[in-house]
Amino acid sequence: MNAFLDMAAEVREALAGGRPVVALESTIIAHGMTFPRNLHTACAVEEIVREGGAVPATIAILDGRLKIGLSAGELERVATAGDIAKASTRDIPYLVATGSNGATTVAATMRIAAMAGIPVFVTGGIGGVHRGAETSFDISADLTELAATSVAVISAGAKSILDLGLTLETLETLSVPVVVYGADEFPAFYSRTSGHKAPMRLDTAEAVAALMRAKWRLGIPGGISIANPIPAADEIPAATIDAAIRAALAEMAGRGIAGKEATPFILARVNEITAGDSLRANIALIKNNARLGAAVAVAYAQLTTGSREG
Ligand code: PSU
Ligand code: MN
Repeated sequence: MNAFLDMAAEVREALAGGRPVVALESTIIAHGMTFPRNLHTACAVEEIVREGGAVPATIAILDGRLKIGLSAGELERVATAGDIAKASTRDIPYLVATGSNGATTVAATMRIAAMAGIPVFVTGGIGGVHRGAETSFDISADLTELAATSVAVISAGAKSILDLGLTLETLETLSVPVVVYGADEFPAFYSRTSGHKAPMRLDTAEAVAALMRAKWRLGIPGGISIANPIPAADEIPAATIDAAIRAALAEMAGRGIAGKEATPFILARVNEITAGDSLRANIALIKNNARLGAAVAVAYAQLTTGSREG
């Protein structure tokens, strides 16, 4: 095993036995929500994964070690350390070499999950092509990671802080399958609809597992984006969210915020402007994703273990 990885015993044993594991990111804990809601949510998500029959493996970088599966104390450290760096893939070597801490984004979590041999990863929303990217060049490394790293990423789509049309075009260029679970339209995180048609649709966890196996057995490496629409009862009206996003973007431009600070700034401002509604939706959708992720991990383990024996 990679000498930089510290894997929790439970995760190591599950992987060795071919049992299902679900990777979880830590940027959402450190930068996506405030304490104590972030810690409660992280624990609840791990519990849902367990109830679904898989072992949760929350990923973060602590003291320069790539942690796969956090103890209660480590999870609390990530949730309460106000200064933990947001770590994308390019930050991993720096944080390792300097013995530092990092809360991993979708890109970095995918890369570390792949190093550990975990093929299923659950998050809230993926990064993508930002509005105005034609001048800012702000395109998340989540997209290039999806192109390169063989992990299935379950999200609720992407927030409309991004240009969803350009994000979907870029995923097509990068040859990343984009599957919508149980719906015909790509979801926009807070909303089940975005006006963009689902590139592919699948309706069961078993079908998702079959796609994963087919892609990788065909020798086509890289990730798969599984977009799981937020439950209808938890949706936020598009007009409410759009107004909050427009206000946050205007404020960001006025304050000259850009680069890796852009996404955390917008997420925090949208939460404030919607007075907690967006946070409630965020928590509901990540729990929903955890349920699907566990089911996909169970189905994929059954499929691949079964075929190894047969
Ligand atoms: N989008 C969300 N919630 C999040 C993020 C994105 O709706 O928490 C986080 C994820 O960790 C994602 C990262 O990988 O932001 C993308 O940041 P950037 O746009 O700087 O690549
Ligand atoms: Mn960016």
